[in-house]
Amino acid sequence: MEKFSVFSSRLVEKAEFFTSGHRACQGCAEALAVRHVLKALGRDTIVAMSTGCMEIISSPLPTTAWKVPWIHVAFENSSAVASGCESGMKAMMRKGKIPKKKINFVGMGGDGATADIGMGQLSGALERGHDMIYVCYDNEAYMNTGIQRSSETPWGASTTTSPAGRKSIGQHTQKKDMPKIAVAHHIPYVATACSSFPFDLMEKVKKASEIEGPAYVHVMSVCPTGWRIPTEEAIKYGRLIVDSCVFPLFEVVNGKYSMTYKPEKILPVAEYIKGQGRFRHLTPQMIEEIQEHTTREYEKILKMCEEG
Ligand SMILES: Cc1ncc(C[n+]2csc(CCOP(=O)(O)OP(=O)(O)O)c2C)c(N)n1
Ligand code: SF4
Repeated sequence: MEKFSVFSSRLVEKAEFFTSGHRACQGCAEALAVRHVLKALGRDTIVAMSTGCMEIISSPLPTTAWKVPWIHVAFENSSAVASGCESGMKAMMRKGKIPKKKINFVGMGGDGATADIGMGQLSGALERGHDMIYVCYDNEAYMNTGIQRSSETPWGASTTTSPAGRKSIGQHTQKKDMPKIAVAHHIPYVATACSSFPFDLMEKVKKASEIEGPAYVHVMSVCPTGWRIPTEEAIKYGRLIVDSCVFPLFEVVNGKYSMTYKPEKILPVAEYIKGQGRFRHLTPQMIEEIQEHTTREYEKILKMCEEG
């Protein structure tokens, strides 16, 4: 750990572009992810952000936690606005109206904004080939409006709109595979990341900014409030979701898959599930089903990495 602090002070941007004093819940790993993403991108960044937790907690007038130009947009169109900024500013640079400069154009949204309501706009922006980055902060529900299920909510999770009870297991569909949907657009860069693995996350975001063309980064962002875990355990659960292979860390460069982190010892999914209030009702049989699904999906990704 001591070694790490020496390393991090040398390698990690010291400046903060998402500052303290915002109103996130204690232990929110989504806010931590935003902070890391901006450290990787630096000052010359313009962010368009959808309505959701990160927007609400960071911009209550007259204050702001953002130290980069930041545009709050409607729930569905951060990708459209970021791509518009890219086209507009590049045209002005071409015409000599503003100095030429490398700027990161970034669209950000939660899983609801990305996988559900902003899906069409995101697909359009990726397909048009803008030089922009889209970051999805996936906390596996619409947290800001009261823990409602999204298409990223995992099978078996109890939310306010997929409540577990005598007649329901909770969410009854599998999590939508957004990274693979992004890959299907044949864009140059797609990655998964998690704020419990900050160096991996920052490296990926940096790569996304250096590669020309659209990039998509899907960040697992543990939400203690919605997952019903103690506030001090967000980082632990981020590690558990990765080490149990429920959320593997990989990247896809020009269509080639590679694993960026392989757990030394793969943990049973039960380790990750136990302790989370949203999974409290699951029976051993249901947890076994989740284990089988996880193993199957992880093996598919490993195979794609082997095939390159
Ligand atoms: C078109 C539209 N529908 C619904 C809302 C209400 N709304 C605001 S934030 C939010 C939830 C956001 O969820 P998500 O994108 O997953 O981000 P999170 O809050 O979980 O970070 C909803 C439903 C809205 N602002 N606009
Ligand atoms: S509800 Fe969850 S994602 Fe939203 S601010 Fe609180 S901990 Fe963060």
